[in-house]
Amino acid sequence: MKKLLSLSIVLLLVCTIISAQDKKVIETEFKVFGNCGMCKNRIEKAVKMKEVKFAKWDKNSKILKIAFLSPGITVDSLQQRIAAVGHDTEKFKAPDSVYANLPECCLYRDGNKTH
Ligand SMILES: [Cu+2]
Repeated sequence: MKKLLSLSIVLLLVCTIISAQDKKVIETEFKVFGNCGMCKNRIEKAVKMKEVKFAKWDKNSKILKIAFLSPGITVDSLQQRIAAVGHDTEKFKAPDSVYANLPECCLYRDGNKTH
C-alpha cells in the first residue's frame, strides 16, 4: 500500500513536470496605434496579467513586443484586450465610444500629434 502511494506521488510529479513544460513562452510583436507615454501605460496595463511575462510598447515604431505563456492566451485575445481600452491593433479596432473618451493627446486616428 505504501509502495502504491509513493508510486502515485512520483507519477503525479512527472505529470506536473510534463504539463509545466507544455506551457511555452511565445515571443511576438504587433502594431498597436497610439501617441504618447499615457498610451504606453494604457496599452501595457491592458495586457498585464500573470501569463504575460513581458510587454513593451514603443511609441515611435508603434510596435508592442510581448512574451506570454501559451496555450494560456493567444495573440488575438491580447489584441482584443488592447482594443477594448481604446487602441486599434492590426486585427481589432477599438470601439468608437471608448476611443472618444481617451485624453486628447492620445487620439491617434486623425493623425494629429501633439507630442
Ligand atoms: Cu496617449
